[in-house]
Amino acid sequence: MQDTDYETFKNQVWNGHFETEVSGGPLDWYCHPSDNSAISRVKGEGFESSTALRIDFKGADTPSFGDLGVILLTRPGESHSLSFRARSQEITSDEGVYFQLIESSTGRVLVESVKILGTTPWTQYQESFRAPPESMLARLELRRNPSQRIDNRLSGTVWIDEVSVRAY
Ligand SMILES: [Ca+2]
Repeated sequence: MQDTDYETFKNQVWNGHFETEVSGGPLDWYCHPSDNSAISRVKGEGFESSTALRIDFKGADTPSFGDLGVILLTRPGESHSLSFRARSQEITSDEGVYFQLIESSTGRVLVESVKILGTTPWTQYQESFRAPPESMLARLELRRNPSQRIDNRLSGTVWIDEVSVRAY
């Protein structure tokens, strides 16, 4: 297996383009199975017809989604960008899908992306953050919170590709 961007420190996220099979290794993406969603690696459905991850939400009442993520190392004290591409189809309710980067030792949130709702074409999302000086280990999770609305069933599909965290 090879990931040139990762090996040359252009991307702290292993397999962020999903062009390699997800292996379940310690630095690869983890996908916890759940009744509320299905996660699959889909060829041809990624950005520019590459491979992406697709998450199908099955319309459960009030699930909290945190089933998908990756462990990565940041550079202590340095400025970083988190970026990714996503498209979505009929993401329901007022609670969208977003990435959250969490410091592993304390659980502190380092950065969050905007929430993706409704139906959107391929869009690049980007946020900046400064890595804490005292720790390097962080967890990037795709998340969706339970909705407080009466009409709160969470359904829809989101495609994720070209996930990147890099120091600049
Ligand atoms: Ca891709």
